[in-house]
Amino acid sequence: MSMVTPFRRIFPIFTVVLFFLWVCFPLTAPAKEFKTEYKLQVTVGPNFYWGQGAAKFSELVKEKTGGRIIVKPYYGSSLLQGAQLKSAQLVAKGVIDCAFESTINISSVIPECNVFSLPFFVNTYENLDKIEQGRTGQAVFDAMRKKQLMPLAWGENGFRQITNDKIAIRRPKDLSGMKVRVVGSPIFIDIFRQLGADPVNMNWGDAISAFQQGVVDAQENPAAVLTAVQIWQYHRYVTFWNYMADPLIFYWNKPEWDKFPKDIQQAILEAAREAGQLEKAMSRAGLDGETSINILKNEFHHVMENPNPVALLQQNKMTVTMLSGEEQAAFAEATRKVYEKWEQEIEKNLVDMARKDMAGE
Ligand code: X2X
Repeated sequence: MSMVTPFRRIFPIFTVVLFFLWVCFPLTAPAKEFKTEYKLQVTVGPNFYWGQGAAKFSELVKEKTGGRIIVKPYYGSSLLQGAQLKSAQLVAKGVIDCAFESTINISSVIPECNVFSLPFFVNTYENLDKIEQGRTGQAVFDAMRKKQLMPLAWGENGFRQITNDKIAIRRPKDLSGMKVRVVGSPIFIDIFRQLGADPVNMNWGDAISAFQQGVVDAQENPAAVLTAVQIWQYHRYVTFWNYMADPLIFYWNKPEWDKFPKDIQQAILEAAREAGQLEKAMSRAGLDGETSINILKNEFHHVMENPNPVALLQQNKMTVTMLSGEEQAAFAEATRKVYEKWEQEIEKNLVDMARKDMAGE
């Protein structure tokens, strides 16, 4: 038997194997489509609902993209060395890929975000939802896109309430001379100066030690933050005055976003919407009757460890003061000048739009 026959027999198999190898391992490897990790800036730690929302987003993105996109949350503004007001600027530049951030911190790049920070303006969940889902929300998102930030979905830190270790605040004059830690956004300084207090700018990363050391008498943050940091360790009094709304937004560097294939964009968008809904419901649980508790139970099969934040503050010996409509109106009147100044800064059109969204016009 000659050697030719076996060679002829294996030649086609050999060709097929070679072809297969060429398809699977081409000599020039294609450029890597995605980064090994996308960095997500988060202001607070993983134990906050805000932090848990970030973790959920990361988990859902991985699941919905079949592991092709990995989002890693960096908590406590660690990518910014604590400078929370820089997040939008660095995401716009592409230094950081994405963020789950408060409108207060985004306002340094997107002044329109201050519409949520106008004192005693958006003061109910119903109003807040109407604004986010209405033309105002769209206008804020449009402004972000123009600055290279791709907005994906809303979340929520909550309505901001004030705590202190001196007095149960009921009237503007109760704040007189009080040293209040505030975020470094200028509208906060204006509001607290107008109320006769002594506001001090401080990043969140420095705030807890300032409370511990008694460097400040007071601070303001939503119930979700108050319970996460166990504010009762530092302050005895909390006043629920809903003076300012504090939504969160998931957003991505826009040039990077635009390069993603459509299916990846869709998957990330769905992940942000779902994580945002979950996080929002956790932040509202116990503060909007049964609504958010039911959303968590029925849609997310999630049981809250602390379903009643107000009761939790009371159990920890805090004096909880709920302002009446009249008492709130006195604060609104006292901060009227700040409202009028910032209405112009933000653009009156946008504030009018928000007013119409709230009125359902
Ligand atoms: O700094 C704060 O107070 C915080 C954590 O609520 C924000 O990021 C706006």
